[in-house]
Amino acid sequence: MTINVEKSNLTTANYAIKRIHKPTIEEFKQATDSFSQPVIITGKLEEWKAFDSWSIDYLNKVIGDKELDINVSNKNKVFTFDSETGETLSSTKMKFTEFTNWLTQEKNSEQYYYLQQQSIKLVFPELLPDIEIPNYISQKSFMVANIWIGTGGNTTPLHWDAAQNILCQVRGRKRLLLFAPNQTEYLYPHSVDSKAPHLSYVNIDKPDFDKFPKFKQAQSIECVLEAGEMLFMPPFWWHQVYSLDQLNIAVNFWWKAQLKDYFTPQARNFIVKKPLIVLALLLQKPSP
Ligand SMILES: O=C(O)CCC(=O)C(=O)O
Repeated sequence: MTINVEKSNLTTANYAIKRIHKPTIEEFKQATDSFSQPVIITGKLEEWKAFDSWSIDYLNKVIGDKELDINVSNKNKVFTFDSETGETLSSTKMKFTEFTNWLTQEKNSEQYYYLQQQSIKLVFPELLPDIEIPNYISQKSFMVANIWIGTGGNTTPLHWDAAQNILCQVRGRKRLLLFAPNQTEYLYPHSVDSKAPHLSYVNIDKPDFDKFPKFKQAQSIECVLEAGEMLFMPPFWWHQVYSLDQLNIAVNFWWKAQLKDYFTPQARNFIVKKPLIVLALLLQKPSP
């Protein structure tokens, strides 16, 4: 099935993200309509060493007492940003083993923890042999591989990234709500000049329709990413991510957006208002 992102009146029910099994690069390009539509890849992640070995015991042994920045949730178990104010939410220093100990315990406080978006190369180089950069990513555009370790209940709020993304689910499942770039007009983005221009003001779990009436028209696509699956998300697609299950581990790979991606509704604002930033992003050097 081809996903037509121009159709904005489709409902979640009849609009699913296609799953493709071990696609070749050509098949991937075709299924994503040249890197512009989301798709779920099955059968590839099972080939990683991480898929067999990443248990809490293994990670404790390899990573041990390394001290890390762990993000702390607000009372709704939302991390990184407060969608109303754009303020960054807090983080704390914790030893890895302390964090995994918390993950395995019964949780009765409102405050949750999430090891979010840590560069594997910089923070966990010992894990590099366990993962494989998917061959759909061009070497010259590759930016970073991040690890995400958390637990059911954790939510990453609605935002977009100026990068192509493959989110690889190693343990547990994630539920995602995606909104195509053409839904931006219903999502009340923070201003391009703000601290968090990639964030929506809408709390989509409890939308305030008096403040954000157009959100009623927003069409999302929902998927549950199972362990062993990889989700390709094109740049500037809005996404909110809900972790499920007690142990949730994912790795995401970001690589540079293409010039054509900057002509989608949200990104166009950046071309107009922040052309130098866009130029820097397009010309940035790949990770060494
Ligand atoms: O997994 C998450 O909690 C968020 C992932 C995400 O936002 C991303 O891959 O861009």
